Amino acid sequence: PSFRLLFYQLKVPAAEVTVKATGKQWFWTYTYPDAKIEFDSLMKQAKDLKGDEPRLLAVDNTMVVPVNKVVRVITTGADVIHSWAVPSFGVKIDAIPGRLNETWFKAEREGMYYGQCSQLCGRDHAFMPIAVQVMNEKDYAAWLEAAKKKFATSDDAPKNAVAAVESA
Ligand SMILES: [Cu+2]
Repeated sequence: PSFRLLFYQLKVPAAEVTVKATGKQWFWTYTYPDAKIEFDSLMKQAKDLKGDEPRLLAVDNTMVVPVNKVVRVITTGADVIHSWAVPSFGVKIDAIPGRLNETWFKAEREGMYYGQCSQLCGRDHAFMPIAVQVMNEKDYAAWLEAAKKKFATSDDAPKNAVAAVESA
């Protein structure tokens, strides 16, 4: 049955949430194209850890997804090759500059899930963890609303800038 599973792993089902993970030296940037938000996710230093946050894995801004939804992850690299991997979801996909790779997962339980960059990428390779928080639908909706204010991308900025120049 493992051959069948390997086949289905590469068959991306209809996505309910899409997140783009861009690997950079040495952190991840997450983009939610549908919600027009984007933010950086940097490892927390040991002195900043709170409660039971794990060393080398906790980050300042976690990637957040809803439980029981198909999440499509598109990944690319901004500088060198990185790899986005979360063992609990069974996903590992290279983040290659100039290329968009995709994978998917569906988390069946709420909670925090951690992963690490899995392609040697320079000095701080060991210090660019992946943290995914799986929330129930209600909490996810609330997070999304707050994130839209906090992490709004300025998609319209170039257009507005052009309009401003033209009307001047
Ligand atoms: Cu890396």
